[in-house]
Amino acid sequence: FSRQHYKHYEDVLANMCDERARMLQHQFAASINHVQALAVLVSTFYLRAYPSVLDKDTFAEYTARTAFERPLMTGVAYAHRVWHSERDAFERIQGWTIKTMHSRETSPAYEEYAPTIFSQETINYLVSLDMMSGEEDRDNIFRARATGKGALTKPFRVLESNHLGVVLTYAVYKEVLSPEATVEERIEATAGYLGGAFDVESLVENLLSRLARSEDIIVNVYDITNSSEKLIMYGPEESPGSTILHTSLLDFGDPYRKHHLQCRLSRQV
Ligand code: WA2
Repeated sequence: FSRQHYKHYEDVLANMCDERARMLQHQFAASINHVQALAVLVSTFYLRAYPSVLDKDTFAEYTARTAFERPLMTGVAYAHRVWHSERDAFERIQGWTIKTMHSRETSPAYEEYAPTIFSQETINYLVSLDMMSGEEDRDNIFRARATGKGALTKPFRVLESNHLGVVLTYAVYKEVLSPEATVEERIEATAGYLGGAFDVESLVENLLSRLARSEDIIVNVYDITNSSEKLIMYGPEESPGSTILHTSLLDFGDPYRKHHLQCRLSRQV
């Protein structure tokens, strides 16, 4: 085909790809903002009254009624920070033991734990699981509480659905911290963690499939944080070869992670 046709296809692909990147980034940002606001709300419950007067039914109701604010997330939950010295009393009050994420067995002894105590009904299988027992969740917890900012994991298979997704975590502090607070002050003031999973595999699929001409292009999203090891986050593993490829930038708001979206025409031109 002619140069002119080639240029035309390149422009069409670039426009479609940029539009998809913008939509995805916008929906991620909306969800992330709402989770941050929820972390602030839970934090206010820990400022004045200890123990917090927030209870699991109130959390479940509020998160169910505001689920529309987090369109790409399967649900949100709150995991409480528990020191080993508090474990027995905590387990007695809850009426369950702290469990390990993958085996669902009672956790061995550690210095501290992060068992989920409140959850949106859609992900209530997290309740009693120590979120520090999963590698991806644990890394997120450490980064979120040290920075006070939202942390995203690399793409991995989330619990239950086994879909490819990413987890978002915010620390919940029991004090109001100044923006200049040190890492030590932040860790010290940590009451727990608020977060949830983006079901990239099914919710992003749903979002993209509703766009015009979605059958004409193949979309992939990658985590490119580590430039020598690009991780697939969405789309077919092996995209059939196409002469035209467009890459659009994506910013999901966590400066520690880098992502991009790549589009190809689904048929040879
Ligand atoms: N949420 C949903 N599915 C998951 C998951 C998760 N984490 N981890 C693995 N599968 C309660 O950081 C605190 C949510 C983590 C917050």
